[in-house]
Amino acid sequence: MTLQSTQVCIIGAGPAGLLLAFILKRNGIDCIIIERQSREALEKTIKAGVLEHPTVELLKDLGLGERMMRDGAIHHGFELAFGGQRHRIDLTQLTDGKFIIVYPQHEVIKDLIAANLESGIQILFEAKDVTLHGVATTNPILRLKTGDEDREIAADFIAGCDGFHGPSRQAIPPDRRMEYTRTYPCGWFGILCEAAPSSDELIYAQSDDGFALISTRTPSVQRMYFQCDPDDDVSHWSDNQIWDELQKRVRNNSGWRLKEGKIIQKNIVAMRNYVCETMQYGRLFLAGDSAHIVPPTGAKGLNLAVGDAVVLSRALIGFYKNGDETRLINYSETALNRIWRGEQFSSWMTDLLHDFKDEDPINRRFRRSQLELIVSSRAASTMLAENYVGLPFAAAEQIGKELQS
Ligand code: RFL
Ligand code: PHB
Repeated sequence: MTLQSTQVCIIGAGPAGLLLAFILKRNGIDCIIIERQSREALEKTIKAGVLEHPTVELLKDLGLGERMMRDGAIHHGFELAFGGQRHRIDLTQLTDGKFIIVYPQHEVIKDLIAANLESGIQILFEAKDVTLHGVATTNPILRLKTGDEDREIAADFIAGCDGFHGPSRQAIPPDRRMEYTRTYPCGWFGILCEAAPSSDELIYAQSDDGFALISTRTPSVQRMYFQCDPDDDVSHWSDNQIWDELQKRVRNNSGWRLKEGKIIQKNIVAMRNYVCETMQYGRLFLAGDSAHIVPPTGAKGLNLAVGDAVVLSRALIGFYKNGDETRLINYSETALNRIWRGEQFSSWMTDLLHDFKDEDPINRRFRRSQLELIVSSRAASTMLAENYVGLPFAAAEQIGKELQS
């Protein structure tokens, strides 16, 4: 048995856990990260693509933005396609100069793992049988295995950054958790393909055949999605059928077509809203997908995880630097403010763009009317743009600077 102790033990090396560790260490707080997967697996799992403006600013302020600014693509707008027409939403003009960056999540993960290891943080990859003990006391303990070795880590705090299926949330007694869920009767069929970009900007397409999203990864690899049955199986679809489905959904009056190419990856993503209130129990704090999930339409998941890591790191820094527990006590409430904004926006955008089986036909008319409003009213498109580029963390720049010190 190997016994260790640390100040903050972090479960999960996703965006939430890695960013939290980096900021804590920068502020002289000792931490260890426990991760179920190997470094190699983490660095190649395809997930999110869109970084909000406040996330971009924060990563730059923390000195983590070099590759993102070099290899990521700045997007000043996106397109809404419906009724055979494409309409540009000018994010930058509508938000006083803000933009988003398309930079794959696994590249963010590579940057964060490298920065954490360089700053001396221990990451225990391929950890098994992780269990939490004594989280309601001031001496919580984590038990786990790496290889054949049993380990025990004593900590002041445990940060549960272990995603939706991790063990942390379950360590909060059921009668202390209020859970909110909305499940959608559809999923997203996602592909990666070797092709040139079909468009300079992302296209969110609404059609009677269902939603499609045209995104990108690199100049030679594209990411696309189309709405599908959540119980469908990727093996049921030939490459030709996938291209036919995508072409049908983005078809417009000018005869424009997607550039096709070899499909190199396929997966189906579930669509749900989920929030666990509270995000704290004793010395256990949840951050990221372990406490909340959004449907991917608004591109908010990773960005909400980043927001939680910021709020939690500030609270822990306040505790260790000044013995001030106020921010720790308020953690759940502060984090949930931003989370509920992301949840509602993601749900609204999902309803706006998807066509649901068996829904009341009046919804289709409402949807079209709302889309027309968005592309014709500055107030309506500004609401969409402000939410999409990301509402600021409480004084984002100030927090970025504060957390650098
Ligand atoms: P993660 O990334 O799931 O990381 C959790 C980590 O915890 C580990 N873990 C454990 N470790 C030890 N012991 C255990 N028992 C453990 N159980 C789990 C896991 O191995 C993992 O490494 O959570 P985090 O850090 O909260 O980050 C959340 C984001 O990953 C997620 O919200 C986004 O990917 C969502 N998302 C998007 N978000 C955006 O902001 N913009 C987007 O454009 C966007 N697009 C997407 C998305 C998610 C998608 N999928 C695959 C669900 C597109 C897709 C298709
Ligand atoms: C992606 O590129 O994976 C992506 C982009 C925008 C979204 C969701 C996913 O809304």
